[in-house]
Amino acid sequence: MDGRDLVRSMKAVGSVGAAQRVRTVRAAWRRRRADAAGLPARGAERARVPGPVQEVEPGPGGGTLRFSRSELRILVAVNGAVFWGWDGAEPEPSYALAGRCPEPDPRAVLEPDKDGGWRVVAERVTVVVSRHGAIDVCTPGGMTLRRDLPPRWWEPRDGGPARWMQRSEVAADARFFGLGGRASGPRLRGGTYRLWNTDPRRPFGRGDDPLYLTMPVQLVVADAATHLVFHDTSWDGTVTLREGEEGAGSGHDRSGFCELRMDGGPLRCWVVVGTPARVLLAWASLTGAPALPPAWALGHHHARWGFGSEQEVRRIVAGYLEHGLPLDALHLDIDHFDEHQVFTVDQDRFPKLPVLAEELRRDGIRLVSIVDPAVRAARGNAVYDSGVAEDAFVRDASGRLVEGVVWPGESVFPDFTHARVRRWWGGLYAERLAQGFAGFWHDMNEPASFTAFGESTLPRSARHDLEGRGGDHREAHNVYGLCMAWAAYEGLRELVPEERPFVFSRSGWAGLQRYGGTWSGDVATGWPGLRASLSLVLGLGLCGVPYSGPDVGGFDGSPSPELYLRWFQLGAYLPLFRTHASLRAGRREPWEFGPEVLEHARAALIERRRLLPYFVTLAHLARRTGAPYVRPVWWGAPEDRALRDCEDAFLLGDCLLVAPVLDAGTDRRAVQLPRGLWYDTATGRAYEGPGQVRVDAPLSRVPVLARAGAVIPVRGEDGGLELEVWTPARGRTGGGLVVRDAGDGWDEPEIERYVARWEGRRVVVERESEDGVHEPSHPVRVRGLGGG
Ligand code: NBV
Repeated sequence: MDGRDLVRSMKAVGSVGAAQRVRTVRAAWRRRRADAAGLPARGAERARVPGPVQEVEPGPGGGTLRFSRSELRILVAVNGAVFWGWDGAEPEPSYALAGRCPEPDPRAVLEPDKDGGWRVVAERVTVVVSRHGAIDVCTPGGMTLRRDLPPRWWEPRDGGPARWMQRSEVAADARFFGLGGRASGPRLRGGTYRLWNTDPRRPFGRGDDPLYLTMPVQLVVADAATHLVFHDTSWDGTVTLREGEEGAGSGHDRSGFCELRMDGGPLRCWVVVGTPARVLLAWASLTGAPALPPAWALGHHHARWGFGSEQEVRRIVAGYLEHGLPLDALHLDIDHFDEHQVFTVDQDRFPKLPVLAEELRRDGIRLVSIVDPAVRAARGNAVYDSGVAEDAFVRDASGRLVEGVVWPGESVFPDFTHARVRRWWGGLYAERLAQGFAGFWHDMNEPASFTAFGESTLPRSARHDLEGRGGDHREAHNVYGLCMAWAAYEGLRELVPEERPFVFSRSGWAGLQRYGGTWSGDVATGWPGLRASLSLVLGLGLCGVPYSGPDVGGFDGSPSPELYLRWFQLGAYLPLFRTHASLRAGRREPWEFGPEVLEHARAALIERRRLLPYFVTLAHLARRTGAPYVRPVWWGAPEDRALRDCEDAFLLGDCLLVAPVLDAGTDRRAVQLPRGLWYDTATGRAYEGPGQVRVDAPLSRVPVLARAGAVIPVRGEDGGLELEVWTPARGRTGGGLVVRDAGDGWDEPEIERYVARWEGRRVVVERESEDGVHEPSHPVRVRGLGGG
């Protein structure tokens, strides 16, 4: 951006500045008044527990148990997932499931257990219900994985939603992960985590909680098994976790503990037990397969708030070309809108956007547009006018439009929980497509609405359709971003049926993966922010959202060249690889940090491009199996406790282990290896796991280790596909999967399966298919032979 552009952009925000401050004060009062009038004050409450069981009624997959003050529905589904719901809660309706409730397992039957309790025995899990309503989820071998104690409700005497509380115990050795995108993870230490999607309104660091994308999904990893637990309610709440302690063989273990407190909503839960891979597979079958990004979205993206003008965009693109840096997508932020209004273009700064888009496309660069949900409340604004005609915007309890304040000033908010509104909104992407945009970046959809005091979101009393059931923002808030992504995804499917939609969204909830991915949001520039970036991606992957990545370099300020480079090197191995920063931040182009950083960033970009076929394969596998591309190192060996506690490295698919540099001044680091033989891909040196090794981590690269036997699809120098094969350990075999696609579209490519084995002193690679074993049709390059 040149000086003039910067001044213009600052003015755009600044001029909104003074007036905007006044608006946010008004908006805060409005919000407070709306809630005072629209939400009943919480009066006296009555506490309730289920009481003793009185009768049972067997039903499909389990049955119903009637307690003196509540009833419990238990269902084991065909995929082995266990559902329980109190007080008449059924699996549906649910925004997470979106109509996918699996069939009950006909072999799972309710039968009497000891001490007046009942149990359901299924193939992969046994559920035991005590006579007072404690629910134990056990392995088929009888080990208890979690015990949910009888819940407690507080019911307002004059009606309204009951608050509830559920305490659970897990094994003393268990570790907690998940709860959506958390800056402090991936291992969630003892503490209280809030379930309320929140724009922290400043760049966040390790301690900030909650963030933009929360979800009541926990992955609990213990010696006995891994399980996922999902409390299917979108209301505000908290999860308090405490890791257990083992009494060093004294028999005095202290269990791990979890307490969920919710302000309302059904008390219902899904539990899935198994290996991490099985659990994520079942989770994807419950909540939907991750959308497949187009291949270009697996390349490198460059974004910035404040590109300011077409000239500036051209300058950045030229910089990439000149410096020999691959670039696949360029993102335009709110400053390309006309006065920050969504679905418009500032014609002075971007007079010929479709032409620019077309030219960039010829160079293989796609344009991605930010999309904010808030619509300026002004007649003459076409989106506002058509939304009003459509009755699309959220209203308050007395029927007035809810007005908030966002970038375009006084704004209204589409009610994405209404199918008709989603259709209308989805249709608006036609304007973006006509401008030449190929992908969409949803922002501010927690939803954020600026207020001088109180919460920066819509009033809790604001009304929502909630698929015709009707309700208020207390229930709709956490699914707002999810439903916005749904609207965009469906709209794009209709508008461009032959292409895979590319949508990523700052906020969301369980099930977001069906429509797209997410990103870190405004992660603070600094080494802690770099660490938080990895936590977020790992945690979200374990909640079923495999496509995400941070703002490389951090959102604010100016990273040191070293920090920028280390962030860049981490980003190169994450699904969304995007440099981005705020209007007020320093530069983020790789050539702005000196020749050394430029050279190493180029190497990272080139390596990313080389690995693109592997990323495409991982995207397909994520869609088919729910397994995230980026996995904690314990993924294949959750029983290895040292791995369970390792938070500074990750597996990229089955084949690679990436050990990013997360601290300043590092040129060597410790890496915790899973079992087996691993090669340092830079030196070829072999290391035997399990255990900790120290490897070189010079500024030029971060350590990446390949699993012995791995077959990795990479892009050869001629652009064709090659198989990179890492020599199996002596006497062992290896293998790998390859999924090739045309880069976009809906064809179902087959999964190619390769095996690598020793034949005398040679390593041979063969393709296995139904009709036998064949020579691979791609060139093969064997590496690591002789361990060097
Ligand atoms: O649209 C401006 C920014 C955007 O660059 C960023 O990525 C989002 O997370 N947006 C937030 C709104 C303003 C943040 C201060």
